[in-house]
Amino acid sequence: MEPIIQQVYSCVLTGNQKEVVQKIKKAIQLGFSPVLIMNDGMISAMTEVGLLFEKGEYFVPEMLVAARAMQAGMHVLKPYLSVVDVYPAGKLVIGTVKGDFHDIGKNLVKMMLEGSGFEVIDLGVDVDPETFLSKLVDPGVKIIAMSALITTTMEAMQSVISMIENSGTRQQVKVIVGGAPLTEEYARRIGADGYAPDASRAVKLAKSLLNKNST
Ligand code: B1M
Repeated sequence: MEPIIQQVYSCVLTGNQKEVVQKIKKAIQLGFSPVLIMNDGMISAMTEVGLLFEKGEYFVPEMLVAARAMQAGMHVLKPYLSVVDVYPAGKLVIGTVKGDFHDIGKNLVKMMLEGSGFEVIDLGVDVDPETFLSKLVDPGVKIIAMSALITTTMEAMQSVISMIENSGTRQQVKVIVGGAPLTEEYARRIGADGYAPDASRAVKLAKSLLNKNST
């Protein structure tokens, strides 16, 4: 790994908010791509944080400071992560499902969607199925996007989809899902219209679903 990317990685891993901002700015000045900084420097550090937590070497406070460093870094990268082509705006609702407070991945997906021209209504974390459903009174909302990071909370996605089906509005909206414990197979099983493993593929998926809608 390039030394500057390694430094970004270490800053996220140790939760050094101030340094991570400086290192990311330096990496950008040196011409590194924002996507590489994000993937190799930041997301891989968060993966390591998860492994250290599993091994009992990190605890919730360490996860939290790493998450704060990640968020500070994302703030710096945000303007650089915009996708260049402008898509005729579609309105999309995003949130992390009930019982789940993880929002870094969801925020990244939101950032990339906004950067590619989507109007995003962010419901935040720990979102009740009823709250997702309530947003469908706006016929402009074409996609419901749900994120879950815990194996137990991902089950809440099924409740949201069932509620949408029971309300008779399933035909007017596409449902997309993502988050570390999810798979394509799981998404199919719960009746979602699509699954994306990362933020850039979430943008591609949202665009392709809207294209299908408009034909
Ligand atoms: Co928590 N946590 N955590 N945590 N945490 C995990 C998820 C865990 C896997 C760690 C581990 O054990 N290895 C584990 C879950 C285990 C399981 O599922 N069985 C876990 C646990 C157990 C917990 C607590 C229960 C710990 C406790 O309290 N004892 C607790 C739960 C709280 C709750 O939500 N109810 C908890 C708390 C926390 C913190 C608050 C400390 C913090 C979150 C801070 C925050 O989000 N603001 C935290 C963190 C940081 C993590 C890890 C280390 C990192 C998550 C992250 O931000 N990754 C995580 C371990 C891991 O994932 N390796 C872990 C970086 C982010 C960019 O990736 O979110 O996957 P990710 O998003 C990706 C893709 O998944 C995808 O795109 C993103 C970008 O590429 N994506 C989508 C995400 N959403 C999408 C939606 C889409 C499409 C793609 O379409 C709609």
